[in-house]
Amino acid sequence: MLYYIADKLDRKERLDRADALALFEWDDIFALGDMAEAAALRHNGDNVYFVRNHHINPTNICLNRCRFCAFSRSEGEEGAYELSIEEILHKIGKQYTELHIVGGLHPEWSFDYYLELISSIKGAFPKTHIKAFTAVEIDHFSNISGFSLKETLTQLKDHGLDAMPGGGAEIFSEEVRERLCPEKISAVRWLEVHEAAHNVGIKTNATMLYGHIESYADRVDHLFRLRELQDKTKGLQAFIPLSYHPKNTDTGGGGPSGIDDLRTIAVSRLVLDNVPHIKAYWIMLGEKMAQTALLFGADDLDGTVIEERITHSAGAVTGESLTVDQIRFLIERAGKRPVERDSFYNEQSK
Ligand code: V47
Ligand code: SF4
Repeated sequence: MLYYIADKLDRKERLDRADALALFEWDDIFALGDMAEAAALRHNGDNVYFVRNHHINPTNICLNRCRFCAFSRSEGEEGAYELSIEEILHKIGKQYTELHIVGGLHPEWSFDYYLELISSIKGAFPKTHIKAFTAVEIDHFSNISGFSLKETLTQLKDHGLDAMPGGGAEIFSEEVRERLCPEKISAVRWLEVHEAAHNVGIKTNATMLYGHIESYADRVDHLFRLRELQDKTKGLQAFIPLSYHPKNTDTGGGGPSGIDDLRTIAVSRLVLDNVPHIKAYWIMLGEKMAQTALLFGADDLDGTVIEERITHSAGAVTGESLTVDQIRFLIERAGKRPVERDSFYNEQSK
């Protein structure tokens, strides 16, 4: 038993890197889960959040072609697609509280396309929150427009961007990043983009892609770099560990086990003591593993999702959507209180 860590948590002391590594290496998954659930209770009580959301990926054409990504294509390659603003508007229904919009780095689209996309959606659906564009896309917009990060983000905000998702973080270790996604922005730049977003008043999420070629020490490093950012800005709303799916990827391998999924959720909850929410993304974990994660420190199941391409390209066997009743069922049967939220975790009336 790692009594000294339990004692530290009781004294409300922060965990250090050595503690986090010890937790990852600890084989008592139930004791770890108890500690993480106690931390989740301190943050959010029995509440488990979800949102009526729709995922939209405007294009899979991407300049980066990360080795773990089965979703992206090069221009002209079979399976490549691009959606017009009209096609995107046509997909959206009034019933969604949040739109989650991320895509590839298209070699020809201009920054104006993205500004027009956001303002057209906001014009048609003024009450729907738009959570869009990873740090990787924001960096790309800044490059193609010539605007600084601050100007790029401010323009997006002025056109209707409400929040940013946490994608593109992958794993911050420079060596692993070089092998997984050599074309992608560096960890330092990812953190810089999120800091700039927080400074202009845009809340963001953060992710960590795990279960490929990284070590536990790499995961610890990732979590601590996020904790440091959050100490500075307080702009992160949720952290989402992303369970690697190997099918159709160049990276290959087997992906993480269910126990590793639960352990990663639990250690994240304990280390990220300054991040309000830990999300169990059911699309990647599977519905039942995501439900189990609610007893290991997670307090958010993401949402209805509706249309998911990124994980399904890499072999996800989950459905592409859940109804609100199905989500409520999963939460209630875990003994928790379902809370429907908007992008800022405000409770929605039923
Ligand atoms: O950035 C790509 C990851 C991310 C694979 O912020 C893969 O609320 C697993 O960031 N196996 C996009 N993961 C998804 C994402 C996300 C999802 C849900 C909620 C939020 C949020 C963010 O998917 C990418 C990349 O890290 N990804 N390929 C793969 N083979
Ligand atoms: Fe492009 Fe994102 Fe896929 Fe990398 S993970 S290839 S940046 S779409």
